[in-house]
Amino acid sequence: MLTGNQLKSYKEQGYLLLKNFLQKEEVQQVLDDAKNVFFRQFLNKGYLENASLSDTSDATFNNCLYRLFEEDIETLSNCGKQAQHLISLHALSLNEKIQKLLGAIQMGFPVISTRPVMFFNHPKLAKEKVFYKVDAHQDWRSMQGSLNSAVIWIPLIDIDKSLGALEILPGSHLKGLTTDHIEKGFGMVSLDGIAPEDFLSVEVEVGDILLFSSFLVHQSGENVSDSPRWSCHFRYNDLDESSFIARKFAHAYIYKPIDDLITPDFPSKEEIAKVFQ
Ligand SMILES: O=C(O)CCC(=O)C(=O)O
Repeated sequence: MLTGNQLKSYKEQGYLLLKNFLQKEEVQQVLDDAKNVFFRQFLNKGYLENASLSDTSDATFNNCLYRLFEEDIETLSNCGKQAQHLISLHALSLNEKIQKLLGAIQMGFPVISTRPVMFFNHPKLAKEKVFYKVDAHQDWRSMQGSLNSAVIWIPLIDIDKSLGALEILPGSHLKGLTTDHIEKGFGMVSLDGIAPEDFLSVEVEVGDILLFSSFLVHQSGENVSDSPRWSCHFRYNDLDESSFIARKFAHAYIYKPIDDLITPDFPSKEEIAKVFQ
């Protein structure tokens, strides 16, 4: 799965860019499914008529997305939430090659750390900067899992610098945990002593994956294009890692319904009967 040199490089640099690692079709399916979540609401709201996603240009789709953000952020946000629950997204996080790769970086008993995450970043889709551009941080702070925990960052479209390619600080994992505060769940790292040119902008194409240690310092690039930057991110822990066992498998995330988001007085008995007719 990995050559000796690749493993050595992963340990020294804290990351590996693996070109053409995944079948493009499998990645494309995740993007299509995600777009189809929004697309149903574009039709529902009359932004588009009798259209199918495959007949809709990227420019039209993006315009509808930006319009939805301006006109109905609740629907946009709920579509974003549903996109986190796509079967194709979760299936990709369990891809056999990915599982083998985790073994190849010497994880003895890999588990999913946090649920798969999908991003569709663009300044026109965010009320706060952190929702489209995350400054330098380390994922371990919020994961607080095994010390060999890893992140796999997957582009759902070809992503160059203009789309805000992820920027990483090679070798920074070996400096350990350097986060100084937490912002919206991200363990932020001060840029004191780090020059902007120390960051490496990782341009990627569909099928590529970027594997990195959860201690590697990274940040979003600036998306100056007209398109959202679609990507998904998977995080894995190793239940065999001794400090994790000693720390009782500490986990900082909770997952539960929020009372205020529960729709009251729905559905009626008649509405249910219709479904089961
Ligand atoms: O994709 C990005 O721009 C940043 C995402 C990220 O760093 C994360 O989810 O930890």
